[in-house]
Amino acid sequence: MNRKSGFVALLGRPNVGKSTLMNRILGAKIAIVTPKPQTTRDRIAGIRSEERGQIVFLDSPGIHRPQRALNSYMVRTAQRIGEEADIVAHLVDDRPVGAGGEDALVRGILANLPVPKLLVVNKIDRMGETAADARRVELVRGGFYADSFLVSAAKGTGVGGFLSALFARLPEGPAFYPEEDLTDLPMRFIAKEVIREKLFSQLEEEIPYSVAVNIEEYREEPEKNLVRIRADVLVERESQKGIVIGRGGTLLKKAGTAARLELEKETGARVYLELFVKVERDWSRSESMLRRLGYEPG
Ligand SMILES: Nc1nc2c(ncn2[C@@H]2O[C@H](COP(=O)(O)OP(=O)(O)OP(=O)(O)O)[C@@H](O)[C@H]2O)c(=O)[nH]1
Ligand SMILES: [Mg+2]
Repeated sequence: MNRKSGFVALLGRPNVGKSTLMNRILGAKIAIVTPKPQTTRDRIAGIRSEERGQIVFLDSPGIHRPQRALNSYMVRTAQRIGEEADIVAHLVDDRPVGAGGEDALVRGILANLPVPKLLVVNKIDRMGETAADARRVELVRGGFYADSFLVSAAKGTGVGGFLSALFARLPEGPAFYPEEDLTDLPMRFIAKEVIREKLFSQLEEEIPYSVAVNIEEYREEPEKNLVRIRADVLVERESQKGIVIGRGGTLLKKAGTAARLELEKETGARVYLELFVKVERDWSRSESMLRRLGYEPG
């Protein structure tokens, strides 16, 4: 049998488990995951190569109603990812579909795409198969989707079946990337994401959404088996700076240590990580600041 290849976009409202599903399929952590919505801000490609062929999964920012320039960037990015794909998977979870109208926004974006749309009901470990299937039946009504699946990205249930269905639908074709590659993202980008993930998880309320990480220096010193990373942690207001640093510097230190340990595992080198918290007033509302931070539709 000849090998298949193609691009599969994972789209959906925030927090439904797009990044978790991609990591599960890759068997590696490429995309960051937190319990908070709007974690993913960029196009995150994850490459699965195997005997059936190669699928490039495109994890995307959750689709929502944008309020700030950063959010418009995120939704625009998701839209473009849909346009790149050969197949689009719409992920939903156990939250009521009507809430916030976000799933309707997703469907609106999907409706314009001339490719097969698959429905993936995720988190069935939490909602139970019966409720998940009821959700599935309700959503497939009207024939919007070419197929539908019940999965638990966290536990892996149903993920193999979903993957097989993707290979079955994709055309024969050559691999786009070398077989050993898991992503097209540079380590410098992964480092930024890992640092942001650790901060995102520890911060509350609006603060995570005011945090951006900018890698100022990423230097490999192979002769010492060392990577030096210096990064700015940007916040939007002076009052947020103290919160991110934490009492006696504890929060920043904890996040930094967690990031360092994870990056040491990923690089196989010792990591020397320095973080500096800086105020960049209202950066998330400024198009020019977004571009400087790399939030720029490619
Ligand atoms: N119980 C359960 N939790 C899950 C499952 N998949 C994801 N989660 C959790 O749901 C939360 C959101 O997961 P993400 O993978 O970050 O979701 P996302 O769709 O990428 O979110 P955004 O990037 O914010 O759009 C995390 O706390 C995950 O651990 C699942 O199958 N079961
Ligand atoms: Mg995500």
